[in-house]
Amino acid sequence: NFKEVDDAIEYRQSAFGLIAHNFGDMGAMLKGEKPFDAEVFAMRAQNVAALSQLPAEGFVAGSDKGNTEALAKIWSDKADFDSKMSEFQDNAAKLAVAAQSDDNNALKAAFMATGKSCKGCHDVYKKD
Ligand code: ASC
Repeated sequence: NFKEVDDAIEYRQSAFGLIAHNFGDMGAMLKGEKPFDAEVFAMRAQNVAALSQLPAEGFVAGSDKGNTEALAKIWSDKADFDSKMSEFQDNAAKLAVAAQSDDNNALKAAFMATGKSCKGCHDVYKKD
């Protein structure tokens, strides 16, 4: 439901920006760049899980043309793209659950799995 293709591009980029902010802060905590705060970490994981649901709507047909790093391959390999997106959402949901527990190894593993989803999609479907 976007008026212009540019609105769809802006929508998904906004969502990805929010995801990167939240995920990046979790990474900073896990890398020891800042103190680990379990409550903040869990809140950020919840945010990423919710936000992971948003970008898909912005990948409308024809929106590889414009101010975007999205490759046309997204639309020619749509089923694979969709399945990678869905995998990301599943991993983000699992991370949000893991972040509620005090099992630090599970939390780290769930974080890594989610990051792998980000990278796995970017490697194939995003301009470098
Ligand atoms: C981030 C970010 C990504 C992912 C990716 C994980 O914080 O902006 O795109 O993590 O680098 O491998």
